[in-house]
Amino acid sequence: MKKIVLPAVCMAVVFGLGYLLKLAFALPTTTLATALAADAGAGTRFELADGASFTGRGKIDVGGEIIVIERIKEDGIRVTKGSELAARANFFKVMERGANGTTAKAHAAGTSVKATGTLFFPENNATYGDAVDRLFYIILWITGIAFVLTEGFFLYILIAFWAKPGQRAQYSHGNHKLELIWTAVPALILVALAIIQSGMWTEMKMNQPDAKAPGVVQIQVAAMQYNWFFRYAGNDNQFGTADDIATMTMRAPVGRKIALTIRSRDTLHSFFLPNFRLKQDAVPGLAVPAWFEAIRTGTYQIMCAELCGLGHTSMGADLIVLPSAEFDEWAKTTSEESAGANDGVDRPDWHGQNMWWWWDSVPTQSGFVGIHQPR
Ligand SMILES: [Cu+2]
Repeated sequence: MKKIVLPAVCMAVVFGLGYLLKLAFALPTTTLATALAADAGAGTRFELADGASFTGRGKIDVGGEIIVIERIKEDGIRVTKGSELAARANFFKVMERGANGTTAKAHAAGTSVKATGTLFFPENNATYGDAVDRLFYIILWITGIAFVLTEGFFLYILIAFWAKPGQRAQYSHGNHKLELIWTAVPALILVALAIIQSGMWTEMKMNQPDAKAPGVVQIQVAAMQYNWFFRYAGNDNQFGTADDIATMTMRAPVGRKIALTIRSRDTLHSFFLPNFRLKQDAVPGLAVPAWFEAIRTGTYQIMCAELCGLGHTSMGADLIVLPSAEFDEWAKTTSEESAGANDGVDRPDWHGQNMWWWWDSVPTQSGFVGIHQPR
C-alpha cells in the first residue's frame, strides 16, 4: 500500500504546483463597450472595451439564454450560428447575462466579456489560429503528462531511497528493454504529430494566397534594425511606383487574405503576430511569403521574435485591422497623398529610408516555396 501512496503523493505535489502557476497567471476579463441596434436583423455591432469589434446580423439575446448571431461575411467573419459564439474557444464569451430575454441594447453594454486568450495565448484573430492552438494543446497535454510522471517519479526516488546509515549505494548498468521503450514511444508520438499537423502546415505555409486574386492585399515587409517597414502597391497596384504607400504601422482589412513578402535588410529578424499565430523569420537574401486573414477588427501587436541586437526588445509596430471598406478608403487616400508627395517619381523612399538599392540587389524569389512575388 505504502508503495502506491508515496508515488501518488509525489505526482500530486508536482501537478498541484503546476495548477497554482496557472491560477497565478489567470487572464483579465474585458468588457463589451457598446452593442448598437436593438435586436434581430439590424446589423448589430459589438465593440469591446479593448478596441476590438465585430458586426453581427440576427439576434443577440444577452438577457436570455442563447445568443443567435450570424456574422456578416463582408466583415470577415464566417457565417455561423451564434450559439457557437460561446462554444468556440477563440471567439469571446458573454459571461454575465441579464435577468430576462430582452434586447442586446438593453443588456449588452457593460456586459463582462471574457477574453478567450488563455494562460499561454492572447486572443486568436486568424482564420487558421484555432488549428495552431489545438496542436499546441495536444503537445502540451502529451508533454504535461510526461512531465508529471517523470518529475513525480523523480521525487519518489528521492524520498524512497534516501540515504540510511549503514546502507550502501547500488550501481546499475541500465536496462536495454526500458531504454528501447522510452526511445521508441517518443519517436512514434513525433511521427503521429507530424501527420496530424500536416494539413495545417499546408494551409499556413504552402497554400499562399494568389496575390493577384480580387480582395487579396499585398504588403511588402522589410525588417531593419530595429524597425518594421511596410509597403503597399497603391492605387496602380504596382510596387515601386510613386503612389506606393510606405508606412510603419500596418493596416489590413478584416476578412480578406493578406499576402506578405518578408525580407530583412541586415540580420535575422522574425515577424511575429501573436494574435494571429503567425511567426516567420525574416532572412537576409530571401523574400519569404506569409499570409493571414483576420476575423476581427482591432489593434494588435507586431513584434520581432528573433534576438537581432541591442534594440531587439523595442522592435515592434502596430497592426490595425479595419473594416474592409474603411481599409480601402484609407489605401486610396494615402496612395493619392503618396503620389503627390513623391512628385510622381518612381522608386520613392520607404518612410525616409532609401531601400531600393537593397531591394533590387537580392532575389525576390522565395527560398522555400518557390512562388514568384512581383517587385
Ligand atoms: Cu529584430
